[in-house]
Amino acid sequence: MKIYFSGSIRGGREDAKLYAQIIEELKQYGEVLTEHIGQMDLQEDEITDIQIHDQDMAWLTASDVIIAEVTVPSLGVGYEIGRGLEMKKPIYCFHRTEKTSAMISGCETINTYKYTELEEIKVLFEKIFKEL
Ligand code: 6IA
Repeated sequence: MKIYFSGSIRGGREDAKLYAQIIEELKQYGEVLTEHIGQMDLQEDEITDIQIHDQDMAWLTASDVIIAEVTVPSLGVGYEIGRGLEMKKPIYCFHRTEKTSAMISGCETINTYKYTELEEIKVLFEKIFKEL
């Protein structure tokens, strides 16, 4: 199972530690293609935006499922969700805010979950990956 985890980078890194915890949890269900999203010391200088985009699109294409933490609004995360939808990938979005974008929660083919604690995500992952 190849898992594409999507989380904010230039949109804001305040949830980076949480992304790392989610990625650790996801690893028991398969290969997380985007482990760098949880890195606390991201060095963006060595790679161009074109390389970032093309590598991520290749990983998105190769993935079996997309898991996105959408609490911190991010253009890149929204873009990946949209491209993943086009590719007919199963998509699961998680947010801690009361509401997320209507373009995510209002899309019937995206599974959206509101949660408070990481523990809730763990339980949801068990259910989701059993059904995939
Ligand atoms: O608009 P944002 O930057 O917040 O978009 C975040 C999303 O775009 C993430 O889910 C990533 O998949 C993708 N993304 C944005 N920047 C990068 C990136 N930067 N590397 C990989 N994916 C990215 C370079 C960091 C690297 C040198 C470790």
